[in-house]
Amino acid sequence: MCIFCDIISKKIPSHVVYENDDVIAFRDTNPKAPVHMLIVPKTHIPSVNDITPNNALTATAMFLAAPAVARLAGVADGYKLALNVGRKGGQVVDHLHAHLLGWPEHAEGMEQKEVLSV
Ligand code: DGP
Repeated sequence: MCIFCDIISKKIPSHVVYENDDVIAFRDTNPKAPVHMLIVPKTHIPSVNDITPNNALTATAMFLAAPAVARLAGVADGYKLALNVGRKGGQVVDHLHAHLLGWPEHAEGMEQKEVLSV
């Protein structure tokens, strides 16, 4: 049972901002920045530690999608990508994903310097 697989299959609703054949991007429910999206490969890979030559293209799809997600979120001029790996690395959901964090001009709320971990 994987919560992100359920979001991918639309069993669990989410605020989807971008989707293609390989990845889906949706708003994080616990945002650490004014813009906080999760970019998630549609194939279940538990973490960065499980990327192999056989699934590397699926993992790369996260990075290929990042500029489009950032553009749609209004932060194309600069954003942070973060990947937590393992419990000690802050990973809670065991389905590979990248956090895309952005601070659009005039956005109120969390400052970039306050984000020590996501
Ligand atoms: P990580 O700690 O790197 O595994 O990040 C998991 C993120 O997933 C965390 O910031 C909160 C988010 N999250 C957990 N459950 C849900 C959910 O059901 N919907 C959405 N949109 N985000 C979720």
